[in-house]
Amino acid sequence: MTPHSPPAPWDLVFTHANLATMTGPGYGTIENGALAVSGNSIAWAGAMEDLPGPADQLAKQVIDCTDQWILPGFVDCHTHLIWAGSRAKEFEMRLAGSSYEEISRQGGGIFSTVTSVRETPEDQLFEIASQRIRHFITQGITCVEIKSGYGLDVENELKMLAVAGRLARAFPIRVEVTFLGAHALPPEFSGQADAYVDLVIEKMLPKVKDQGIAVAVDVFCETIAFSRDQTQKIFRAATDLGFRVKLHAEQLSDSGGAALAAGFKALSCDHLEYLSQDGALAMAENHVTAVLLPGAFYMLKETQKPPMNLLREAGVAMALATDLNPGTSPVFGMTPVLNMGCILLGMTCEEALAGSTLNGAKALGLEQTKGSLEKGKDADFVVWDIDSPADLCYLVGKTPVNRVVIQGNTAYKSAES
Ligand code: DI6
Ligand code: FE
Repeated sequence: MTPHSPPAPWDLVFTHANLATMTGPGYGTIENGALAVSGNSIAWAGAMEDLPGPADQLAKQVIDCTDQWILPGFVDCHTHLIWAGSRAKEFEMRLAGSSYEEISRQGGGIFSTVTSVRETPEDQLFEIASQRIRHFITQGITCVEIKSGYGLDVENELKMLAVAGRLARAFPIRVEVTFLGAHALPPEFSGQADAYVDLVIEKMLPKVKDQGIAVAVDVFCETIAFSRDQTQKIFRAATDLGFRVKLHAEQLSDSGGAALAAGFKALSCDHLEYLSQDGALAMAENHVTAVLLPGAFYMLKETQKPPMNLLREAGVAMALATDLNPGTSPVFGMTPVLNMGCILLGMTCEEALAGSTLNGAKALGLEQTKGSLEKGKDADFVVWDIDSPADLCYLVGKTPVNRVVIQGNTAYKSAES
């Protein structure tokens, strides 16, 4: 480059857009803004009037976004997206009065999905999950966490994690993989929960580590799943191997799981309907994100809400996620979750949108690279045909995506755009 040549142009600039940068306060709004991309990253974000020159001289491509909003892509930090089979029958049983716990105790629930997953070959599982991933991208989700937990033996847990890895390689969406071997006690270990915990620790965890196929370890700590002591044992082994941990905590009862997880510097505690004050304080002290899952709350017709004011007062970051799974949250997108977060849990639209972007990233330890529109962060964002960010919480059954950009490339464009 000679001293007189202009600075290297950006690849792409989106102009005349309203930006909800999510850098706070509020939405971090920049009206009539511009957002530039170089390579995989955001190169510039600010007001049109502050652009350092004419847009068409700054970037190879200019995309006009008049009357549109750009927000960071949704980060869905809690899903069980890989499964086979249907649980619609159980839905009908619950409508007729059976509870989730009763169905689980009778061998249904998670176990019925375990049977289906064990019977389904890896390639077929990959095809089924691929459809869900494609749909997620159309819904503005640019980063997704996926858990194992429907295999519950060495071979099938590894199969699920292999599918998650294949999804990560096959699609532009960022996939964060979590090992949830301790999701439920498999039927062949009935009455021998400690022996199953030993299998998770001695056989599964070392293989998951060796194969490098998950970054975090999760446990379902609950009366119908694993105790606090068993959770502690698994967390010790997992953290010794260098995994981050997270927990399904206090979903159906207060097991004291959140405080335990906080002691292990967990990335997040998830569900939290029955969270105690001590649990909330321990989470705050250890900077553990609260992942709220209103889809499961809604589908199970729960009445006990997570203690929202306690979380707010303690200063715990709140994330929102779909918990996509066939049993308790067959919810295939983030916008219904935003609405449920507001209506059922009493979140503000600002809280809900922060929860599904920056705080979702925080729950995955990715807040340095994802979740807000800031120079240097990954160019993962969505152009929306909306009048204000609140539309994403307010409109039900409509996901007005115009374009989804992941790592600087358009991953999806709506037919109308
Ligand atoms: N809590 C949930 O809500 C899901 N897993 C969990 O630990 C339910 C999973 C299922 O019912 O298949
Ligand atoms: Fe879950």
